[in-house]
Amino acid sequence: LQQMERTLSCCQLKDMKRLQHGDMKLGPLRFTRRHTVLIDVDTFNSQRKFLPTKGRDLWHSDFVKMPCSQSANQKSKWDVISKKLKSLASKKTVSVKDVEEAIIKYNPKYKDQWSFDALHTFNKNIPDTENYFKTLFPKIAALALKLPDFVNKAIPLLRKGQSATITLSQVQISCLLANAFFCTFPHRNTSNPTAEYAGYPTINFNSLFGNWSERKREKLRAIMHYFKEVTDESTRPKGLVTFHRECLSYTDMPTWESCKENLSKLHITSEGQIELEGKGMLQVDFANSLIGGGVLGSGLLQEEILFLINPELIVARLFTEKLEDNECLIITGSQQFSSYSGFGDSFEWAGPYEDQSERDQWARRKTQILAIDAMNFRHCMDQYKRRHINRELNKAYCGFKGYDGHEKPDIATGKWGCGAFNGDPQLKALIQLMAAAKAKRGLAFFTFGDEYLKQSLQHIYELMFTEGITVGTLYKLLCEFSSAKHRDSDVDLFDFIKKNIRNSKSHL
Ligand code: AR6
Repeated sequence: LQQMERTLSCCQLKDMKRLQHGDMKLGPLRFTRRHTVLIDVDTFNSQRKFLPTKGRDLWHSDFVKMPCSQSANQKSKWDVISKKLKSLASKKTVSVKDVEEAIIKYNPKYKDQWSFDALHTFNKNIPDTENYFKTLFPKIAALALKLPDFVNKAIPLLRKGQSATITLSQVQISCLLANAFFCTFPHRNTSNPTAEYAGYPTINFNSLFGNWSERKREKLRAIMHYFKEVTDESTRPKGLVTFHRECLSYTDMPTWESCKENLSKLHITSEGQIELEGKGMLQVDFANSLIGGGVLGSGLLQEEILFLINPELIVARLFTEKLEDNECLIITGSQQFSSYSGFGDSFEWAGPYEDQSERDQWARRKTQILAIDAMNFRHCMDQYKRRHINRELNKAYCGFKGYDGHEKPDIATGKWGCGAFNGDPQLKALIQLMAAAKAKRGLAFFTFGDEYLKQSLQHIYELMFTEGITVGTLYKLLCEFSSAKHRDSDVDLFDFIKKNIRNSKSHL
């Protein structure tokens, strides 16, 4: 009987709900006050073509300042940039030296600060068969030059405190990223805390080109592969991607202690990865509040790897202001271009990946990535404070609850916040279970090889499931645990729950 209960409460991967968009109509693609679409919606809806929408460039603090802006100051800069890029694009082969020289030409201030040694070493290091870079650089330059034709409507910034959405084509993204590659975005290079874009991640790729390391080599392989695909007519992606910033208002934050929901279904596994086995589910990105974290530097953890194999995600750095405690970013439709193995220092680019995900009615791949940044606990005990538990619950819930009546597949997650950010995997697992239950979605939990967590989580889940525990009761247990932990830092969360679950139900 016990064995039966075991299989009854935890479910299998095949039972998890994935994006369908079959039974749920998205309706025609529409431009609204809160949803900016950078392609022409009429030709898209009638002929499924991806023509850039007509529009005006705006040199304004609510919009991305574009390198090709016609504003007084920038116009002459774009003349210099486009002249340089044209000269690169007209050649058959371009050396790293030429690339460096071009970038410095229109970024003269950084001549002594930016280094290109990683790009140089990379070019020398990669076996000849792969040495397609010399011919690829001119193509990236040609793509970057198309910016004024491909994106002529101003791109709004996804600013803090506001829910808003941007949909653009994969070609537009590739063109923006080609500009990032050539470091053309204005006002984005200073790290001065009072600078205009201080609250935004970096976007120009200069940081990727310096400080050679083996990590850089593998990162550059992934990035160059992306550009190879998007500059080749036969492999150029034809679809759309949506970036949505969700801001959970204070009135929508659950009163956790009075939530009546029971736990939702759970699949736990120590094998597999969120990005593969979780395809079609809401895949959690263990994010930094500055989206993409160290992807353009030397970071190579879950988020950076995700951004390297799905480079279209990197464009979020262009317009997404630092996430606040009650905010997240949801990306629908990005495409995976590369395979990989390893993690951190052992990360290796493992070749092209052919993304077979179907597309929805808006020509977006049926993939959804949720960026939520956990708190970085320098002092481990801090995470047991009630206000920090609340913060993590609301952060996860903000992402899990979905938005605007969109489809709600189940969630693929794992040890969110438990690596670089030092979280307790037991606590984080329960927090995510509670947020998923409140959002009425199932959870697939990938422990990434952690057998102990898999078994202990399965055990505690079954216990809570059998007891019919609600989110509110579990929340109160966590609060009691928080006090117990501060009295005795050795108390283990799952042991505490085992001991107190019966009492909690009758007394709380
Ligand atoms: N699938 C499932 N689990 C994974 C995967 C995967 N693909 N990759 C790693 N894990 P971490 P954090 C497990 O440290 O603590 C980045 O720089 C693995 O056990 O990436 O939230 C961001 O930009 C790992 O130890 O997430 C942030 O700055 C654990 O998940 C910061 O790291 C946590 O992964 C976020 O750190």
